[in-house]
Amino acid sequence: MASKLLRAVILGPPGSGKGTVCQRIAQNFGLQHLSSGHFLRENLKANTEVGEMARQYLEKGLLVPDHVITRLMVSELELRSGQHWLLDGFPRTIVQAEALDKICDLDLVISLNIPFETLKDRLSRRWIHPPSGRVYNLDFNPPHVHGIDDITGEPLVQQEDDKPEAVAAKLRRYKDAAKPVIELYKSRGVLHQFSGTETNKIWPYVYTLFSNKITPIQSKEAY
Ligand code: G5P
Ligand code: MG
Repeated sequence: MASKLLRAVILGPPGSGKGTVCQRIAQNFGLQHLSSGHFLRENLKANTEVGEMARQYLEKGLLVPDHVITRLMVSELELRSGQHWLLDGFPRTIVQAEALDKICDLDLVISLNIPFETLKDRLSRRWIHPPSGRVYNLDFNPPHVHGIDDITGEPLVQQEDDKPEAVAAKLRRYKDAAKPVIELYKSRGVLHQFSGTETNKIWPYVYTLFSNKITPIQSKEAY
């Protein structure tokens, strides 16, 4: 098994299960799960300069400008240069992919292809725990107690831009922006695409893919 540090990316539209799959990969393989949306929300809460630059875009469900998100993610990656990591939500545009290209070589890129109706249903049933970024779904992975985070006992909230109209617009923007990114990674031979409506059915394939690159930290695959 290679001892080289693993650099992986998960691409997929809003609600496609990037966060869910990343949580499982992180748990099974000990990779750092780095979510661009989570970093942005943390900066927003802390009223940092980046948070202020991103606020109006996040509130409207729009993509944050490339230079803002790239600066943020590059500095987070520099802090973790000695660890295996997995990016969730970055890069989302070709400009971001080119910036990432300058600082590392990716080993694995996963693209999740999930039908639109599935995405709409999922997002309207989603609740999150803002301080940690933990994600729940009322059907798929409900919290033990309704409206309460399993780990901290703090309240869960529903995000404004999880409404169906917001989801439709986000999905259109995702497709336009992601197309050249997917083409780039396909041409590099690192892209693996998974289609389906259920994360549980996609997960065993993702697990096998990672097992071929990095030793699991627990002997049997866990959800
Ligand atoms: P985020 O935070 O990256 P999105 O919109 O890309 O947000 P999101 O909504 O977080 O992505 P996800 O991570 O792909 O979706 O999916 P998830 O949260 O794991 O799963 C969605 C729901 O479905 C959950 O409730 C989950 O439990 C459930 N689920 C999962 N699998 C199944 C299943 O099999 N069955 C069922 N029934 N349910 C399931 O970005 C937020 C904002 O930040 C900015 C943008 O403004 C963005 O809108 N941003 C950037 N801007 C520019 N460039 C970037 N690189 C940016 N990154 C973030
Ligand atoms: Mg997410």
